[in-house]
Amino acid sequence: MCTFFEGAGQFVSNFYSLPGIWVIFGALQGGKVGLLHIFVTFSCIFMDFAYKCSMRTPFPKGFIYKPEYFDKNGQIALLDAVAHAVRGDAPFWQPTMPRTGQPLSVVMSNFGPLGWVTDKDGGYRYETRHPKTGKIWPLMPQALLDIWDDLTDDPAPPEACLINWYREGSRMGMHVDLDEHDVNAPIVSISLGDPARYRIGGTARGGTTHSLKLSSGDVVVLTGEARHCYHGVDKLFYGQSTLVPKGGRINLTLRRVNHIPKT
Ligand SMILES: O=C(O)CCC(=O)C(=O)O
Repeated sequence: MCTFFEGAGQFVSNFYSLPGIWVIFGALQGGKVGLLHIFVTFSCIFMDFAYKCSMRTPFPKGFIYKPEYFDKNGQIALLDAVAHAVRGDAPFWQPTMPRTGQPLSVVMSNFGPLGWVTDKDGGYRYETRHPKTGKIWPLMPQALLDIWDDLTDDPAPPEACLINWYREGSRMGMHVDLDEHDVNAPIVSISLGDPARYRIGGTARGGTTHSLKLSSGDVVVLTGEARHCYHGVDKLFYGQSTLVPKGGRINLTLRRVNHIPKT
């Protein structure tokens, strides 16, 4: 439908809605406003309107959605890398909110030179070591470096990959990622396992939001204005996928933390 309106609408917008064309068209009918003339004119107006509607996206500028970016094998390979990391030096741990110490509903781990952590006393921050084992984070899998190169034009590689595991009932409140020194670098977010309802609003808290059901293998990139927009996950469709061995959804969020050093 959308493609039809895009094609036809573009044609209409480019040619038929030019006033001169339908004056000529009218003249060809002997200067009379014939039924055909009225029909063509209204069709043009409708097609032009439908075209403009089809071009409108409710998502902020810089929001990129890549459905099924990873095929089944790609998804399994990423989940294997996660399983390997969390069985070794970087087990999932239960992060807590700054000040209140309230546990987040997701459990977390990280890949890369830096890992995002949060706890009651230290708050939101990046650390080079796992808060429980004290070990450095596992290396970023090559597939994550590759997707960063493919989907962003950032010249430097991501420094952190947060691994969120959503279990039954887990969600993530609306927030903007602001703990990075470079808050303009893109964010790449990969969904694996159960689908989830992702929500994104504007740059201010509250106001209109739009949602999108993310399925396993889907990727979202936040660049430009979207990088500064509130977003979160308000529903997990628990049990709809068997891909994650212990159930639920794994989200991998790639970020740059530091500004690219000037050479
Ligand atoms: O799970 C998701 O899709 C979003 C994750 C997210 O927004 C975050 O980790 O900051």
